[in-house]
Amino acid sequence: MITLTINDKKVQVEEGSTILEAAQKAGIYIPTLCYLEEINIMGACRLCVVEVEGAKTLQASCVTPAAEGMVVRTNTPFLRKARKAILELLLSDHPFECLTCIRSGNCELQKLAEEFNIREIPYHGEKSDFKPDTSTPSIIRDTNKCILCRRCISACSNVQRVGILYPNERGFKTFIGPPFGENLKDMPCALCGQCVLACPTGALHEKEDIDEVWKALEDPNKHVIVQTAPAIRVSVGEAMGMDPGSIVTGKMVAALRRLGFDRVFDTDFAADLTIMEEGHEFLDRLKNGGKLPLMTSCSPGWVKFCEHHYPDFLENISTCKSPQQMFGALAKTYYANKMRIDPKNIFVVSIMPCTAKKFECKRPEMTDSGYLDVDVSLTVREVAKMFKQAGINFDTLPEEEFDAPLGISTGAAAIFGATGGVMEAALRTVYEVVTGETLQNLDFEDVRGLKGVKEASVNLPGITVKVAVAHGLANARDLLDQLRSGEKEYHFIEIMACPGGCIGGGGQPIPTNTETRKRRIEAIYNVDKNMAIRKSHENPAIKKLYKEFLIKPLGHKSHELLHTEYYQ
Ligand code: HC0
Ligand code: SF4
Repeated sequence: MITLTINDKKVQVEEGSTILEAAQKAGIYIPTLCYLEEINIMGACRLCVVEVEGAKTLQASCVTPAAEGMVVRTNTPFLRKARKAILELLLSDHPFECLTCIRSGNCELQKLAEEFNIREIPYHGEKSDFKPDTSTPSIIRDTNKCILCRRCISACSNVQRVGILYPNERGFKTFIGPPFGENLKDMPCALCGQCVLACPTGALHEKEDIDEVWKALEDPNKHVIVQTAPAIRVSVGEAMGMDPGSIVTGKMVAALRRLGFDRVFDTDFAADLTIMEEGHEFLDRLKNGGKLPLMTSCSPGWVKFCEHHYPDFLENISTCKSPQQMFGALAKTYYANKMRIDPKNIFVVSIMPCTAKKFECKRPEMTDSGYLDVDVSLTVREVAKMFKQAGINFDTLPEEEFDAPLGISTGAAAIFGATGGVMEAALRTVYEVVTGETLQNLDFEDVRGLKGVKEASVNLPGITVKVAVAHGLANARDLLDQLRSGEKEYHFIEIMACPGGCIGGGGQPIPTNTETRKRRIEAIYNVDKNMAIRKSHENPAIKKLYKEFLIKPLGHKSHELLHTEYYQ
C-alpha cells in the first residue's frame, strides 16, 4: 500500500493506483472528460489536472501514478482557472445546439460547462463544419459535436477490437472517424453502438425513429403492436430515473399501453420459439453431420461482424432469424390470420437495447411475411423519451400483464438478455428433448457471469456436448481465432456483440458500465427465478403455435418464415 496526502487528507491506496483513483477512494471529486473507467485512460483532455508538490507542471490525475509521500491539491484557484480555460477552449469549437441536441440533459460537456459557471466563451474564431454521417440506419456521427476525447476509439479498438475509428488529419483539422472520412456504411462496422455508449456528447448517437412510431400510433388504419426485448425490462426503469437493475416488466407494459399500442407483446415469446428451432437445428446438425460448432444468430452486431471479419464461419451461424425478426414474421402471418387483419395494416415496433437491431430489421432478408417483418426498432433511450413526451409517471403506474398469445413466455427467454442466457436456455431444452428426463438443476452457472469466454460441457446419451460463450467482439475474436487454429473445439457457441450481452447493448441507458451491467444481469436472473415456467419447450403459447400453424420445429412453415442465410 502507498500513503499520499490529497487536500490535507491521508489516503492509502494499492501500488499502481493513479492519483484520480486515490482521490475517488477518498471521496474527493476531480472533474474528468476523456477518462472512461476501464476503457479510455490517456490524459488527453487535461481537465483532471492537479497540483503535485515538487512537480513543475500540472499533472493529469487519470494517468499519473500515486506515489508514497506525494502531496496533491485538487482544488486551488489556479486549478479552477486552468480547468475553466480548457472547457472554454473546447466550447469555442462546439456548436451551440444544446437545446436541440439528443444528449441535452445527459451530456458530460454540458454538465461541466454548468458546473464551471461558463456563461460566455471568450475565444472566437473558425469553427469546424463537418457534414453529419447519416449513412446507416443505426448510428449517426455528428463530428461537429466531437471533443476529440477518443473514448469511441478505445471502445471500438480495445473493447470490441473492430478498429474502424481513428484520429484523422492534424491540428485544428483533426477529426475522429473512419479513415479518410469514409462513411460508416462503407466500413466493416458491426453497428453495435459501443462507441455511442462511450461518447460524452452528442457526436455519436442512434438514428432516432420516434416520430415514425408516433405517426403509426396516430393512424386510425394501423394496428400497431409492440414487442419488448428480454434485456429492457431491467433497464427501462433506469432510463426513467430508477436504480440500475430495477425490474419494471409490469410498469413497462402499462406505459406502452398508455402510449396507445393496440397490443403489448413480448420478444421473449419469440425467444422461446428460437430455442425450439435452434435447439432442433443443433440436434439435427449433431445427428446428421451438419456444420459444427453451431453458432447463435440472434445478435445482429455479431452477425454483421462475422460477415465482414470472419466470413469463413458464416455456415456455422444458425439459420434461425433472431427473436425480433421471428416475432415480426409471425405477427404479419399467424397473428394477422388469427385476428383477421390485413398484414399491410399491421405495424410492428420493437423496443431493443440495441442499435444494430435498427439495421437488422431493414435487412433485405427480413421480409418473409411479404412485408417488412418489423417496421421500426427503438432503443431503450428512445422509448423512455416517448414515455416522457406522453407525460407518463412511470413510478406510480400499476403492474400490467402482456397480451396473449405473443406475450406469453418463460424464464428461459428472459435470460436471453444476459451473456450466456441463450446457451443456458438452449441447454435446458436440448437436454430434456434428447433424454426425455426432467432436468434437476436448471441453472447452468458455468455459462453465467462477465468472464470474457466461458466454457461448459453437458452429458447427453452417447456424447459430451462442449459449449462456449463469448460476449463483446474482442472476446469473440479470441474464441474464433482459437477455433480457426484448431486450438479449441466445441459443438455449440453463443456469441453476443456487446459486453455483458444485451443488458450492455448500444441502445441501453447512458451510462452503461461494469457496475450497471452487473446489476442488470442480477435482475435478469431474478426475473427467470420468479417465472412460473422456466423452459422454452413448456411455453403453452409456443405449443399452441406449433399445433395450429407451424406443425413442427424446422418444418416447412418454419423454414419459410423463421430461417434465413447470411452473407455479405
Ligand atoms: Fe437481445 Fe435477442 S436477447 S438479441 O440480446 O436472441 O437486442 O434483450 O431482443 O432478437 O430475444 C437484443 C436483448 C433481443 C433478439 C431476444 C436474441
Ligand atoms: Fe466500432 Fe461498434 Fe461503433 Fe461500429 S458501432 S464504430 S463497430 S464501436
